[in-house]
Amino acid sequence: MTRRRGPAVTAAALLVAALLAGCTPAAQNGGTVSLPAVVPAPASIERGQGKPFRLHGGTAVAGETDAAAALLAVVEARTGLTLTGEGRLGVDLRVDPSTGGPESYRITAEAASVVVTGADAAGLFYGVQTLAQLLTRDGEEWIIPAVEITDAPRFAYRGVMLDVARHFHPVETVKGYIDRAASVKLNALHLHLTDDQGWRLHLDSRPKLAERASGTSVGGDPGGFYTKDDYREIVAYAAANHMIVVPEIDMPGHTHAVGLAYPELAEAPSIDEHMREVIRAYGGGEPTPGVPYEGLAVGFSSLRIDDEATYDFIADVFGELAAMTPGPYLHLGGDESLSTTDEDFASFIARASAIIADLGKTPVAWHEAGAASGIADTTVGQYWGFVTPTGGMDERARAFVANGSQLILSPADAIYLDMQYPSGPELGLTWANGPTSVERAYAWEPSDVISGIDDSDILGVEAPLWTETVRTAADIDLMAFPRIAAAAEAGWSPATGTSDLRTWESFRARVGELGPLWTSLGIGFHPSDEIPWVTE
Ligand code: TNX
Repeated sequence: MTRRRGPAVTAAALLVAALLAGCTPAAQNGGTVSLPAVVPAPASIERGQGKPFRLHGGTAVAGETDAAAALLAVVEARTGLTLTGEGRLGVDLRVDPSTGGPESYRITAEAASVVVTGADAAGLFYGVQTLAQLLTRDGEEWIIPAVEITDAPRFAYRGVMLDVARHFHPVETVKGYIDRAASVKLNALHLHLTDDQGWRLHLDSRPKLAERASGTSVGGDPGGFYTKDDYREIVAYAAANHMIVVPEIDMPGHTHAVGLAYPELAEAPSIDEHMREVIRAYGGGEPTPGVPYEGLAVGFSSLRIDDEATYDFIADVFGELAAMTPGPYLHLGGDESLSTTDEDFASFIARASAIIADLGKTPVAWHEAGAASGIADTTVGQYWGFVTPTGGMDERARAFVANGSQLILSPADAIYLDMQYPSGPELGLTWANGPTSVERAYAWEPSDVISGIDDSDILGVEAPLWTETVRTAADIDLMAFPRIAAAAEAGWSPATGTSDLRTWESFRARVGELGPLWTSLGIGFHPSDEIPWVTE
């Protein structure tokens, strides 16, 4: 990252100028003066020397129509201005492949014009997201400060996961989460569609799943499922926001709900003394075959590993899902199969991953599946251990790299968005090293988590939101924001230590300045006392 400063101006002089101009300390990001607050931090941002661009109802917006529509909508939400496009001065939105690599963009804002150039449609879309963050109130008017930004993602895959199995969340909520995630330049929505508590997608080949296994959620809350049209609508909405959908069908464990629909495929719940301890720790009662499970325990269920009918089932399910999923990935789960022997687990993972690979898709699996020697080589591993690995979890993760594939990093004690805040709403779990502050969500560096791998072994970063305690769209907002911004910065921005902006002090100041934008977009973020929130 190169953040250049104006020539022959001392930091002290800039600080005085900023204070005279009425900048709050929160504007002093990166330890220097009043660079506009952009999250995730861009690769390069430089203050222009001239006057800002002034917005008014007549401001023209020219160029690509999708990007223009996105800009008009966010300008209206943030400022109340409806840009009519009749003025001479304007915003120009273009795609130009010579701008840089995939998803990259440039912004040049000056008094006479604002030019946003994307290397592709996604890059232009991200330029518009940045522009939304640059909108600044100036008395009764709105300006875009004079600025020069050159930006590109560090990692290709930047995800969020939403668990719609523990609590079902309707299509509108999922669309809202897509909007929110895309606004911080995330490009993958991993949907955890099935678990012990429910199966959330209708499939024509296995209709009893939605019919019989979707009726409830954790705690006896209402259930639900997506029709195939619902699913297609989510996929299309994600695509319009430059996100792919990564559907997960969790197996061989986390499959109690399958037994409600197809009892012949499921083992009886395995409840030994160890499992009773797990049940005590997680809460909820003991699972009973054929009865919907509404508790929080994990690890007691399994598909029948030695029965060919299981593999016919998997082929049907993934076959139908592959046909509806344009993105390259299908996630097979593979986590916490505590009641399956190592040998059975390995043979199951080998077959399930092969079925996905044969469909022309890239399998993704939680890191435990790295222990399965026969796993399809192309399988991407998703690491959910701690920032400092324990219990050999890093060993499992390295196995994917040894196979020639890559990792998605989801360190649980940093970016599990379902962890409680230290002070805040009563929502959330605490198993991942206790409550998770915004600072802890921020203060980790992807290349430091798994030793012996480098950036090219990392496909990207994903922040999961499990929903045992998360029941509504408002709960999602509270748990995700502001910590989702920390995950976005880990996935998009330059590595820690290579940019002045990649410090907790800079991040908290920049995030604080986004409060009014988030509020105007209807995002009910947690007003964490770690962040110096700016109000208007
Ligand atoms: C662990 S991490 C799980 C989920 C739970 C989550 C709650 C992982 C792959 N599995 O089954 O919902 O903890 O935080």
